[in-house]
Amino acid sequence: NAPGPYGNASGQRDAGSERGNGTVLVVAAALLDRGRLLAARRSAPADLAGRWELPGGKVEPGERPEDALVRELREELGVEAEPGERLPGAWPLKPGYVLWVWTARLLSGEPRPLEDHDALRWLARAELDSVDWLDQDRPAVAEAALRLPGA
Ligand code: 523
Repeated sequence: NAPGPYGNASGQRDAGSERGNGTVLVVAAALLDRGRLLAARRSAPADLAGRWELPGGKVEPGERPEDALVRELREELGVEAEPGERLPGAWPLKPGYVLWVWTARLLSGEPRPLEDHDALRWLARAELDSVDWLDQDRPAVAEAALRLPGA
């Protein structure tokens, strides 16, 4: 389950989160609820702040990716969620980082921007273009859109 082709070209990776092949795996959720997808606006770092993403974060050493997803949603949004299917694709982020995305459903709680985000929006399929998604998240958002009503 090597996540991607990224080798040792960059010296800027998180060495502690590497997966043994020089790649850091970032997981994110297409959280689907009542026919809408959750979009989260990043508050940092400066070059990403203000852009919208699927919430998630880095998998820690020894952590299962789906467990990391559940942990990140708990930490960042204050909710309990259950991963569903992994969306087909592995999307490159900055050098040495790759993004995997799962659908997820809420088990309990209402998402709040507790850390890393300063706004949240639930978007119906027809509203997905109304926020400025991070470029690297757009293919996953398009995949998630296929799981929303009206597809
Ligand atoms: N992305 C990204 N899209 C996306 C996520 C969740 C992350 O492009 N949907 C990028 C942003 C960062 C890198 O992946 O360059 C790590 O994501 P981050 O900062 O959300 O991961 P954390 O929360 O694990 O990072 P720390 O706050 O540093 O622990």
